[in-house]
Amino acid sequence: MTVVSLETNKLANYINGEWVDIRNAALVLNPATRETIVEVPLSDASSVDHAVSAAKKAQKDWALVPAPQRAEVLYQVGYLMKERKERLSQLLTMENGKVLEEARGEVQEGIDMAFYMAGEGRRLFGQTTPAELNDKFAMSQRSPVGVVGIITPWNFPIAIATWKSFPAIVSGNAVIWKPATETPIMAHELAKIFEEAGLPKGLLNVVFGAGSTVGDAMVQHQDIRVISFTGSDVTGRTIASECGKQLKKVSLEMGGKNAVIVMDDADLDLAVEGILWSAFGTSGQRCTACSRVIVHEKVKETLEERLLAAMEKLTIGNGLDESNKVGPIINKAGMDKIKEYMEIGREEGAKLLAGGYVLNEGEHGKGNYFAPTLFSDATSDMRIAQEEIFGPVVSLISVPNFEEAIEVNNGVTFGLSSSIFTSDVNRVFKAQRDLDTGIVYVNAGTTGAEIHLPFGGTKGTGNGHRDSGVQALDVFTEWKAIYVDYSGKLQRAQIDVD
Ligand code: UN1
Repeated sequence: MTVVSLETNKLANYINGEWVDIRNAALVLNPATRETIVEVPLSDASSVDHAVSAAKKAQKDWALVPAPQRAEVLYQVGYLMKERKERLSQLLTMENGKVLEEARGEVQEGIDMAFYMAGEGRRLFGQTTPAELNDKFAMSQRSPVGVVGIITPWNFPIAIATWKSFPAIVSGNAVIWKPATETPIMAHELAKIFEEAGLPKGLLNVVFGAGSTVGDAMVQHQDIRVISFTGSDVTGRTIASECGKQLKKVSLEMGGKNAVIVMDDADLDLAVEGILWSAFGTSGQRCTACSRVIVHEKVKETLEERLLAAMEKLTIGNGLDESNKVGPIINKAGMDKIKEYMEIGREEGAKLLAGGYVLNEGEHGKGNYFAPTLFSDATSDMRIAQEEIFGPVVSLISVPNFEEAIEVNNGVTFGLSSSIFTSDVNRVFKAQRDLDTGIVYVNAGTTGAEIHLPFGGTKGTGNGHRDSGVQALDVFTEWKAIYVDYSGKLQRAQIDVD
């Protein structure tokens, strides 16, 4: 395999179609080796102002471009992403750590989103409805909001950016994008792709920054009318309250405490595979990752045995080496958080069956590696079974029946994804009705949402909006009701005439 490299060692903001250098910068480290890969600019509010004024100007013209023509740019973006899939995937592995096959999967999500949203250029369906009066036509149509802000996380740095920017662009908006500081390369590459695809300048602006400086400036800016955010619970809630004060539309996706339920009639080997993939894939650093297993007490021991045997075979290491199945943790803060939960789990009385430690021998010592971890005999009220850990850690809770399994699943503040392994068709239908999450899987793990379906969750996962799917358009458009009276006289609605 030829390993790709970046042409630059310092990235720049992309504003109004130009690459703008910023004096202050931070180092971006490869989590597999802790080597510096690139420098990322640390911008302040002035860059946001600069981007917004360019975006405002560009958006006025863009809104008048017919949507099928706007979509042409997204088709080009899709073709370029496809052409560069391997490059993007390798760079993604270098900055994020996820193993190469997962990186390719993520880039593919972005490519799929490009073609799917390009198709929206010929749909963007509104509605026609009957009017109350004769000779009157009534319809509802989507209009762009104007300038929108997107704030994206490091765990899916390209896919989530496409879930947000593509619907925004095709529906006629201009975008200000603040990518995660840990993973700026995907933003740089996507901006280059947009530029080459012919997106008019000012419509996609990338402003890098650390901490909350850039995000705050975006939230406070009067001319940014929507904020779409994926990230931590604490940051999301702060953004929501600030946006609330300004009556700014905000879409939030903030994580999960997702469970796989294994019933006594389940295919246990299949369940083990599902748990393994959704708990330890991406080292558990997905909003959709399985971090609880709710198992019927009759099959608890067998499941534990098989899961432990399967976990032993997981190969952990640098994601560029294709024999590895589990990559590193993003950074030191991520490692510290996981370590803290090891203490919490022990103190709470859960039984540590596997893992629980940092891998620091040999090659592992150079990066941020944590051993896949299984706690058993957990109870639903424990913090390890309630709080998002964002690492390769699973807590196993046993239950006596189906009803309790559902109750335990729903007994957390998050509501993103859930899964059930069962061969009973009645349980399948009851579960899909009663599991209180935005995504439900049957006989599959909790990860792997497809881009043409709505992505998001109930309760503390977000605020009711959805990323991806046609539903994403609702975040980036306003509904406009239009009445055309062709009677030739003034007809008054809602007036009693008899
Ligand atoms: C995330 O973890 O934030 O469903 C996104 C999945 C992926 C996307 C995850 N398609 O697991």
